[in-house]
Amino acid sequence: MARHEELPIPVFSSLEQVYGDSSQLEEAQLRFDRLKARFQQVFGHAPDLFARSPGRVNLIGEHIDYEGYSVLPMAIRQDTIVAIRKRDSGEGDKVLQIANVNEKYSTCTYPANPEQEIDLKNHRWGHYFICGYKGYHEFAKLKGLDAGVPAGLNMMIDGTVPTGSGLSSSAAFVCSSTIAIMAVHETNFPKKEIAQLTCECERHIGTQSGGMDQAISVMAKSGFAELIDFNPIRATDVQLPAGGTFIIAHSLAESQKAITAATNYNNRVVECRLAAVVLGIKLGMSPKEAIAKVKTLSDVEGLCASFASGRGSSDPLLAVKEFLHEEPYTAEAIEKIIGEDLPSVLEHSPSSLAVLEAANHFKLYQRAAHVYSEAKRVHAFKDTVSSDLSEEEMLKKLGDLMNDSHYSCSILYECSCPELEELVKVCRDNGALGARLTGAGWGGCAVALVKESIVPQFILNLKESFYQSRIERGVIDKSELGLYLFASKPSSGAAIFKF
Ligand code: A2G
Repeated sequence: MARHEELPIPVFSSLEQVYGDSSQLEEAQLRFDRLKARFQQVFGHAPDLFARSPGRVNLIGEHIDYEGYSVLPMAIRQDTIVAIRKRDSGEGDKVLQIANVNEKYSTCTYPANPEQEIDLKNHRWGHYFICGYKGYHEFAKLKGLDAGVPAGLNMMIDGTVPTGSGLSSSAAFVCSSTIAIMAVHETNFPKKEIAQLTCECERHIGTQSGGMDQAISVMAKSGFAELIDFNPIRATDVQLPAGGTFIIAHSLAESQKAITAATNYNNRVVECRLAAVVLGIKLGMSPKEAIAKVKTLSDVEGLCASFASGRGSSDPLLAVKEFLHEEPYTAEAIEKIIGEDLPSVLEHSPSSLAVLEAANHFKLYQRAAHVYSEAKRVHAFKDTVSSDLSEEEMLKKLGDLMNDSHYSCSILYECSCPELEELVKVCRDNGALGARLTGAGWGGCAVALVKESIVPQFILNLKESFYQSRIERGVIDKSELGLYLFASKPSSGAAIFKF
């Protein structure tokens, strides 16, 4: 049987094929009916087809996908559905019209031109669709497919992944858009190729992101978390222990990755790159070779491990401790080691130059220590789940790994924030076996592992101790609480619907 990353996106002709349980089916039916009606009302035609792609919660493996390391997320029920239709040639100019069922998002119109540059200075929600549009056309060209003259398209979007939550609303939008565009052009590709293409095209927004969010959104399987490997992309099913439930809780601080990229997300990508190059040089590479060959910390892990083996270990952290110092590095200090100016090491990429401009120091030791230790925790998590430990012991071990991950994210990677710290503490004080920030951080959600038997009480306690005061202060409305605090089971991945 083909591994699931080799299969194309499934095409369904009825919602029952995807939404098994009756309450989910009813909710899905309502959403699809509303989306179709709104499409008809705005564009005067029915859509040709629909594509959906889910958000995700990352259980462990934070900020290591772009360093080439495996991560362990699961898809959540919340998703983006795109209804799409090719405009007829008689319908005027070749345009892309992107509307949303939520009136908060006004309709965006773009030219039907895959070469267009995305205007990063004026962020608009429709830009994510354009990522998919450009990505599909670049990919079709590479594959030698004749996409013909780019068609004009009408789209209506319905998204339920809260934005800025660290639950990957952006990847759900980019993946569902790309798949809808692909399907409306009557093509389909293996999921691993779509995961790669969507990861690359989302970078048009300006973040140097890894591929976790798109990979899980495209390749998820109902009932399983997935161990996602990169280079090449692979997904391995991970069955989670039945006695534990993952609760997702929003810190109510919005994480705005695209807007603060230079000072947080891309900054960490650059720091990791510099840490890797410095380690490569300290471990015997010539500066020229290191600059040319070393892009990520995983590229120098072998060298670090050989250094460690001389000391009876295989832990790359030993090399980090030996060759990097805890005190932050200045740009000049790094340039002295590398023998080149930093802009040329970073290939003068505009997003990296923005990082260099905004940063006055670089924490190479801390970032490398986080990445190598977090990569190990992902495998420990996967091994624990498939071990023969009793359920009690297994849940405890998984919780400990999640707590260690949070500590590392917070202290070494500095991607937490006061609201997340408070929330993680509240989760632990109320009986969570483990709790950690999830996604890019700097706001957004925490994920907590809780024994199935205490879930209702845990949710009540969180309402009391974290959300009640915020409801009273008007930060959220009481009626919205279910959007910010919920239990989540592993949901299914991307799909195409043709009714
Ligand atoms: O932060 C974001 O979710 C990134 N995704 C993802 O690749 C990963 O690096 C994560 C932190 O673990 C995007 O930027 C789309």
